[in-house]
Amino acid sequence: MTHTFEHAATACPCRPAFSEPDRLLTDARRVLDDNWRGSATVPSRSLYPHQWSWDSAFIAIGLSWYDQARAQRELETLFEGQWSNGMLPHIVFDPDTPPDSYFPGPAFWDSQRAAGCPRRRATSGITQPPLHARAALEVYEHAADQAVARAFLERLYPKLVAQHDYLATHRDISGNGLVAIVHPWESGLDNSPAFDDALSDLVIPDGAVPRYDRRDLVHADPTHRPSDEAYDRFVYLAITYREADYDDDTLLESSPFLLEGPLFNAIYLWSTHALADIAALLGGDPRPHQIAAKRVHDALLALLWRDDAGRFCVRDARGGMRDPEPTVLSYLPLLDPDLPREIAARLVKGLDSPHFHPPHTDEHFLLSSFDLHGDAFDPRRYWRGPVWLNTNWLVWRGLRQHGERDVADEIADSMAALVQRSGFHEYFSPHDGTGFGSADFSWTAALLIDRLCRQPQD
Ligand code: 2M8
Repeated sequence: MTHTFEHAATACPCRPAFSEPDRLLTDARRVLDDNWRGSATVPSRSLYPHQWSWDSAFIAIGLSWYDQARAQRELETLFEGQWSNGMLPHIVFDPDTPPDSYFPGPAFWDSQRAAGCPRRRATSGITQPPLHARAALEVYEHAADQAVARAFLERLYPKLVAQHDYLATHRDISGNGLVAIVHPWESGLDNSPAFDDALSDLVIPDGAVPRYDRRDLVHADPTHRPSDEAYDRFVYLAITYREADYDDDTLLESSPFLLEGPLFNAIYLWSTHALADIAALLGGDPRPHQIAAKRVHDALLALLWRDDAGRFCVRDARGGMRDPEPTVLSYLPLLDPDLPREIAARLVKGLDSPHFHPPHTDEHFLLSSFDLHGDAFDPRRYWRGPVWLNTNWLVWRGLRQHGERDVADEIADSMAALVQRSGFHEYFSPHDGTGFGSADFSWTAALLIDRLCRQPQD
């Protein structure tokens, strides 16, 4: 597959300069090669040594530009971990990796206690944003061998439908069309201030969280990772769900954390549109997926849009809004192709405001994961301020869809400039671009490949 590069190097401090796109592309492919384990890619060889769900969707999109077989394999391996109720777990454990190399590992999740867990693969018991139908469609669209890609779509389509059915049936807790998450880990933006309010309400009974070893701190600076207090809450919530045998029917009574968020639901909507396209490609009926997409679109606007704030917010599934301060989550409904023009314009205004955009004269990198002036802003700590390439990429795709080229181009420039400055880190300082978390991180590499290869009109 050939590629072209959209942007030449620029000199203005608000459009960070980068050069040598061919070298960046070669280096990105090397990261993905090094993290490939024979049938799937780990997010990071040190910090995350198993297969993660939405990471694999991002990785498949990157691979789709140059290695169709591996892109297909990435997704098909992930779906080997799918539960019989359609739930796609957020981690599929690699049996060849020592069980204590990541916490919480297979023994903690004890997925075999759930009736629908695959017998041959140990998995976690929670899910992650359902980007997979979108990824599968893009693998098909970029494929050199369309017949092989069509057969791949035919195999994957029923599994993608089951994944979406699980969310619509078991996780639409309020019956309003929105999917609720039961754990911040399901959001993908685990430590975001968007969840602080709900987490601070948790009362952890004495002894409910046994002693555990944080493996993440062996590989990363503690000041860049969640606090111990946040981790206890994460572990407590996971134990609560596990002890209920991952039973979704009792969530309203048993779960202390049930949130409907704009990022999860926007990705769900974007993938539901992809499912409609896949159904049509395969000669099936796209209408059920179109109807499902309309339902999520309506609910996003009716329940998560806050006109006074000019952005989308997190809602408690039991009622009431939850995130008073702006996080990057608020902007993800740009992925909705039917978003009304005036709402897209309000979101762009927010992204271009001092909350997310430093003065145009200063050197900076977009997009911080949290309001640059928010009380909880921390330029180094995991999801509480740093720039991540996946949220950049999602907003970039959304902005392009709505023809918002200026901010989109600036985000695209930042993505390349960050990697050129600091390498393929997991996340970066929005001020000076310093890299944090894991080095040689897979989705950073994969999404940079997509950003470099995608044509302006795509
Ligand atoms: C991070 O989450 C894991 C838990 O799932 C962790 O902190 O240990 C998040 O950034 C998540 O979005 C990502 O999928 C995962 C692997 O990259 O790491």
